[in-house]
Amino acid sequence: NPYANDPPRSPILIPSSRAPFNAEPPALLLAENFLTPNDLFYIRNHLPVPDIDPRKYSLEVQGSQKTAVLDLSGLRKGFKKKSVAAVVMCAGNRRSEMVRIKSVKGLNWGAAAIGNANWAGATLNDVLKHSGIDLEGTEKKHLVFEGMDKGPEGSVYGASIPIEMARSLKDEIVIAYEMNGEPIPRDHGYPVRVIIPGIVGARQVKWLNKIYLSDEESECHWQRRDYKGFNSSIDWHNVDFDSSVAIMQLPVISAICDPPEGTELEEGSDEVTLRGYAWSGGGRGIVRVDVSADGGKTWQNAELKPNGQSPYRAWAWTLWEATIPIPEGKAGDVELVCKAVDVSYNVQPDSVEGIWNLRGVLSNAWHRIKVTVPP
Ligand code: MTE
Ligand code: MO
Repeated sequence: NPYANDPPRSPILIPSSRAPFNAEPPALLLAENFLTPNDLFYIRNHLPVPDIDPRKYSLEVQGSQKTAVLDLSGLRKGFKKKSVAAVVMCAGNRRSEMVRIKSVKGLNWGAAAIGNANWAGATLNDVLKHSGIDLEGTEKKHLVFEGMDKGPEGSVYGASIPIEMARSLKDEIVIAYEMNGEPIPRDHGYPVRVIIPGIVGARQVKWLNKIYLSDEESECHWQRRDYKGFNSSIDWHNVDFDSSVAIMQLPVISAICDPPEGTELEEGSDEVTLRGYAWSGGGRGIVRVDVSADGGKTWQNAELKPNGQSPYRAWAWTLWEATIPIPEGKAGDVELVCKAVDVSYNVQPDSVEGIWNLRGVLSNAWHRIKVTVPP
């Protein structure tokens, strides 16, 4: 069993698959902390978790002339330490809402395949410079990252980003060895992972083994044959993965974490307090979150908790809260809704039908939950 040596996990996590291990926390807990505690952070593994001896760990940075090899203490001591509070979100977050329309291939994520942590390490810029790689001058088109986790045929997990993205984010991308002030837990990439703020989880390669420039995108299955969007008439019989582009920056999303779906409010309640998160890709900050207690006929602004980041470089999420009256005569089922607006005035689509896709990714429709109010 290649998974026998996987690490222990918090019993609070709700698994969506056990081998490989995938799990999310109860969404309610996400709204409690700006920085998601390490043991509550969702886990998305495609392969067995490698068991890496930190004394033997090394990162290969391959240039055209030479390959630089960095060990863990070299990474810690040889470079300035940079911290960035950033979201990591799986493109499949909230997939379960798409499944209700029509089945899709993928883990049945609720709304908690997302977390926000403080990541610290060396910047990509410092590491590439040290290794003699000229990010500005190169004619290569992609920067590739490879992990140490291997499939049964020896294939490794990997990903790449377009060179323009590596250039513009070179001082924000972190070759991280700390998560919320602690060594990164095994499930999240111990001892080193890359954090590329503002883009999809799939490119935040854990157990980082190699970095190199290439004319081509990563050949990895999860770069080329997965984590892409399609229209809702494409299904497995007519899909052509080469016709679509790998997901990078994610669209604006939000979710109600509290109260949880199906909550029975106190008898005779005339108002309800909602709490949740909102986030958008590409560093686009959240400028507004709207909430509704009548299924989206009327709206009220939620109060946004400041995250200390510029709205044009907002890598972290925005937590929010709102207390909203329950409409008169609404005893019984009440539909609570939230939707967020980012600084580019991107909004969430009102329904999931139009954005359904065969992999169930990019599920960012208005978040709707039902609660009940006894009369
Ligand atoms: N990196 C490696 N090496 N192997 C993986 O399976 N999963 C990716 C990404 N990096 C993965 C990986 C995906 S799809 C996601 S969503 C994030 O890691 C999840 O990060 P987390 O488990 O720390 O939450
Ligand atoms: Mo993912």
